[in-house]
Amino acid sequence: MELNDEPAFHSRYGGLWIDRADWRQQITARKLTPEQANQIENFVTNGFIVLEGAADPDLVDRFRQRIATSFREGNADVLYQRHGYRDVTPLAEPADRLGVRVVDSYVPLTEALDLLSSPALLAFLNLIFEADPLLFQSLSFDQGSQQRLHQDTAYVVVDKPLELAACWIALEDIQPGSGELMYVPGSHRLPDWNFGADRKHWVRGIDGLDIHNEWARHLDAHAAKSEQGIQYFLPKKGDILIWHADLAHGGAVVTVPDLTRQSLVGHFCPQGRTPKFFGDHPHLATVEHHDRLAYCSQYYNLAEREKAAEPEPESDKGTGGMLSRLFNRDKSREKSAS
Ligand SMILES: O=C(O)CCC(=O)C(=O)O
Repeated sequence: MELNDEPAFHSRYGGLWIDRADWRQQITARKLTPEQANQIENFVTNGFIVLEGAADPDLVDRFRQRIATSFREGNADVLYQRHGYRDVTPLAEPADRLGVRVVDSYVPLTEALDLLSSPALLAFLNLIFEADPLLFQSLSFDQGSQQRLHQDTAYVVVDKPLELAACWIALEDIQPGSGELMYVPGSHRLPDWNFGADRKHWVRGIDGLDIHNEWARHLDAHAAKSEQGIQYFLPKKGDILIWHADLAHGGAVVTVPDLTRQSLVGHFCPQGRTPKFFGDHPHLATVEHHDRLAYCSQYYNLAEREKAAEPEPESDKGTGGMLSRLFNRDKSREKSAS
């Protein structure tokens, strides 16, 4: 290839450097360490990697305690969604833990930011993104989601659809029958599924359910005939799985409903990329920082929360002080608006 040639990608939508046809030459050109080269080889070949014990057990316990209490006792500052629905509701009362997931727990429960900043996770994301990551969506589960196989590019939308990766952090040792995370190795290299002429994401109001269901059946059919079939993730507490934007994955059927499957998912893009909700809801396009991890939320107005948490000026004492006391914020965080 000539130096000025545009690189060839697996997908017509482009992607990260690991999605280039010449990714192997890139490993050499980038002078990766043997450990990094091995991680990239696995990620590109399979569409995921597992970082064993990458999350600090004390941090896991701290977050797990807070999210488990929120699910069981309620916490009105935490927002949840029923599986398959978009509406979010404050978790003011204890939830049906099998039917729901908490969204963007990292805003009210900042312990999640520490977990999602686990050094080995950030290092790998930085390696594939060539930039520090922007966390722009997360899901917390107490039990299995039982979500059908899907590719995140359909639902988790960034201006460059393949400049996206997600992690799944085990908050406990995961048991068979709990509705394990499942995935289909190699499925990230399926040909692009286009919902619109130039669109990898699904828009219910434009595309309708038929094409969505056809896509889901296509993923199931691929899994059934693929070399390795569907694999089930049985991690130990603190293990982190990172998956490629287009890896087919979901939640297995829960066969032992008494079991928990406590986990924290984060969806990331490189800092500098634009999650779709920034355009749809510009008032939510605030980016804050937790050291190297930048984060934003389509469910919480970070700018308003920041303002409400600011100390009351001396002259206003007694008029609005209640608001600032409602929020327990880490004042050391930088903030910036994107
Ligand atoms: O944890 C699960 O069961 C599925 C998570 C998932 O599909 C996602 O976050 O995209």
